[in-house]
Amino acid sequence: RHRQGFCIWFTGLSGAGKSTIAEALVAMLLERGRQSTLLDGDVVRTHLSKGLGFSREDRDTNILRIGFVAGEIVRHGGVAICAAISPYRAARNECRKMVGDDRFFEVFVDTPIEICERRDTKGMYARARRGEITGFTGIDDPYEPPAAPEVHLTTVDTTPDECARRIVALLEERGFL
Ligand code: GGZ
Repeated sequence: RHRQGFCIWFTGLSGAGKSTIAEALVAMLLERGRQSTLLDGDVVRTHLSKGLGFSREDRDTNILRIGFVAGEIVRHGGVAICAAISPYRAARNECRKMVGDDRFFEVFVDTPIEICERRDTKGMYARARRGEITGFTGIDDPYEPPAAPEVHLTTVDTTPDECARRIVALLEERGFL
């Protein structure tokens, strides 16, 4: 049976919950018999994007690499789940083109920076505030929110599982699952 490939593209600040929701989504898709490839920015940066930093140019390179791989996966009927900050709208739109607009689901993980900073699971915000890291997204580096994401998640009032369920519901509605 032929199944349509698709890409779930998470975008949002560091600590917004992208990886957690992505992992919940991977599990839910698996329960429906659908395997997926998770491309997490953090992980991609240890191999495919090893050596890249956080300048605009390096972030764009990182994002376009992830978009390219996602495009290949989707073209062959697979499921690509991408979870990188992807702060620049132009690069995200390039990825949308590489994957195909009709199979690209941009998910805005809209967690206010105050909350990301309060969680600060890796202590990165504290380091950025102390000036030990410069060019940190949301502190002294830009984040351009999506203008028209397919899914807009506010994580303050929604659990990661609920967030993932909303994405699954949209995929079912659109006939991808
Ligand atoms: C943002 C940074 C930075 C700077 C290191 N700005 O929460 P984390 O720690 O584990 O995830 C963040 C990760 C961001 O990598 P991405 O590939 O998702 O970014 S991008 O899409 O912009 O290419 C954070 C850590 O790397 N990190 N320095 N300056 N996040």
